[in-house]
Amino acid sequence: MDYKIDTGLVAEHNAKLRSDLDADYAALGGTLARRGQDIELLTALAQTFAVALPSWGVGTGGTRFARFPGLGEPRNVQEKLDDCAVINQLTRATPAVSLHFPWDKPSDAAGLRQQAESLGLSFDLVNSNTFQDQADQAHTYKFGSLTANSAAAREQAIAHNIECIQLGQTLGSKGLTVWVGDGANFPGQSNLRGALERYLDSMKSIYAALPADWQVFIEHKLFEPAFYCTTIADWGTSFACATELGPKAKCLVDLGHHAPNTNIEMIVARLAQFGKLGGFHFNDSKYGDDDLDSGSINPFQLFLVFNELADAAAREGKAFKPSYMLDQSHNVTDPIESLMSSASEVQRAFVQSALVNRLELAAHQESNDVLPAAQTLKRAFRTDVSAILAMARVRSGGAIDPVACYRAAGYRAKAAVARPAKAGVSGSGIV
Ligand code: RM4
Ligand code: MN
Ligand code: MN
Repeated sequence: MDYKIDTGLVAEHNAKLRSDLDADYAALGGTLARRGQDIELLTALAQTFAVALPSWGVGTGGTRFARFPGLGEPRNVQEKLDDCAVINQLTRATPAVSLHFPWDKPSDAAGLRQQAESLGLSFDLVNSNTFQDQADQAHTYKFGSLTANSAAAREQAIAHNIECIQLGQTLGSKGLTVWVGDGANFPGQSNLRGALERYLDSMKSIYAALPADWQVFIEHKLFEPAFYCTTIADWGTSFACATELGPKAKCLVDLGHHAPNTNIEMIVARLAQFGKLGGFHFNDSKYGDDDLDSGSINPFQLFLVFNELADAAAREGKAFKPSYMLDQSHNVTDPIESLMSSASEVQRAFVQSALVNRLELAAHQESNDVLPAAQTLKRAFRTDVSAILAMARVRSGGAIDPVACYRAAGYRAKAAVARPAKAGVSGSGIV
């Protein structure tokens, strides 16, 4: 395995923190045992957790006002994979990468797959991009892509999605996520129903190109870049389209793509109930599509989402397997550090949701005993499972404290030397 951080250094880091971790782990084990929960089972469960990394997340993001580049940013898809490998080496929770085309379009897809394998990585869902024009394209997406009035623009957007599927097949991906920025800025600019009809026609052509073992995920987003109306604005539209397309089409929930205060966990419950929950883009937000770090603003919401996932898993067993991905923009932090800590925040919510005593909760609900029902959730949420997460990392070969270990390794400083700044890093700007 081609490890990017010296394994001796990781071992040294872990050795320094090990006795504190053992003490914390024993104390938490005692607390959980009194509640009838086995910490060993929870740690083993934590070790099964995986969330995919967005290739575009390892570069510094930006807003529509500015982008302030960081040092040693990856300049191409190979360097993005190197950074993803660091994140996975230390967290052991991010073994797959989600690529975005054409930003990450490889000249040698088979070679890229080999590089990923040598780094212990695989490829998760691939993403298409018809929300901006590329230098070499014939038809503009200024007035839409899959919904454009122009048949030529629609065909170009369909062809791009089919190319993404083909590239993804060589890379070993099993699905395509489609997010379009299509919509309108003025009432009257487009026919609301006509735009969705064109979207569905376009998506049917993409759906027809899916290999037998592939899925396509529809990602909704409330607003932006279109500010009056967005064609796929909400989970209802997404659900209707996924249903119309067929069993290989599902809905993807990006946490930031909803109005503030939307009850996202209920959307998750609905989609799971009707077999259309494809996956997630995890991030956090205060106002809109802020793309802040997962769990940094509203960790309780993240927990409640995982509580619904635990409920669905309890009902449906192994068949229930939505895809987990991070989708964040890191403007003021080192992207590697943000992604490491975000992966662990999502993993934390996953483990906390396993602390919920579902039988007890159901009994409280059955008897309309409201306060204990709420307390059952709150108790799980308030439990600090950090020692479980750290122990899961160590047992899987990672670092007890990934960010501290990464800093000690000086990876960023070395990257700054090896990767002198280059203008126009792909994937920059708003994500
Ligand atoms: C969008 C959306 C998509 C992502 C792009 C970069 O806001 O979240 O998932 O592909 O950003
Ligand atoms: Mn997203
Ligand atoms: Mn977004």
